[in-house]
Amino acid sequence: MTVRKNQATLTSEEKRALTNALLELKRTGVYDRYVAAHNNFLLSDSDFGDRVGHRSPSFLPWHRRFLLDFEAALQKVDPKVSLPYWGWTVDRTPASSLWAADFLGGTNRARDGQVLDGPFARAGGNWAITAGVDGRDFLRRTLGAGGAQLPTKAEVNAVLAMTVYDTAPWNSASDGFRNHLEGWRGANLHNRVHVWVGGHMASAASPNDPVFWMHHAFIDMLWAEWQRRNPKSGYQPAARTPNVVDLRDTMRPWNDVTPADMLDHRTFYAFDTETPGAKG
Ligand code: CU1
Ligand code: CU1
Repeated sequence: MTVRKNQATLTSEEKRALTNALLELKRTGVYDRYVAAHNNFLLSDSDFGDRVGHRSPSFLPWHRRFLLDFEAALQKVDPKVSLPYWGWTVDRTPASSLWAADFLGGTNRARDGQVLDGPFARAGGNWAITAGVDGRDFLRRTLGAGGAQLPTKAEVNAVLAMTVYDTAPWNSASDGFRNHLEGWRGANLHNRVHVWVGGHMASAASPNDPVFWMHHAFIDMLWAEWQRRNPKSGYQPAARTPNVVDLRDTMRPWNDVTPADMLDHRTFYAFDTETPGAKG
């Protein structure tokens, strides 16, 4: 069984294994297929039209399955690797070990946000950006630019306390847990983290930055924590609803996956510990 660990607890050897597997998927072209797929879904999801990956109830099951597929691709390269989660309620500054040169690298250039150190720096020649971009081929970030702050434990706990999964109109205007976690309402959790990292993470092609997977592994963990706290509150909508994926609807691009299939993460993996920031 796959165990997903807190990125802050990975050993040097585990960090190296993960970054090597990421580089190998990039080299073979597999990685950029995930970037392109995410880009296409994000650009086509809209508040009043068909929406699957974002601005909709299936935001959480869609990304859970997207991460599972990607994790399986990593494990084909190295069976010991799993997707770590980034507990940004705790590891909340650009000085965090997450951004050190032995892991994801940081942001070193004010002028254009180019990442200059670590395995994904342009100088290494192993991480050319090709999908969903503007001609600049290097990974970009603007960590915490303009004094932006990552969401706090208190903000996370307030969202985990919401008892309804989602509500009509099932988009970025909805009340409920999903939309507050996604970030279109309230304190803004998920979206704000994309913006805090900046550069590619603030674009539709956000998986160009490998931190995408660790951010979403944490969002996924928060969904599991919410389910644990609200065992009687299920995925909604349960009945057919125009433009959105109900509980037993098929989720594109897969032809055999429904939200119902994704509800219990324990079918697929375990977490190494309790949710960072879910207490206190
Ligand atoms: Cu996404
Ligand atoms: Cu995201």
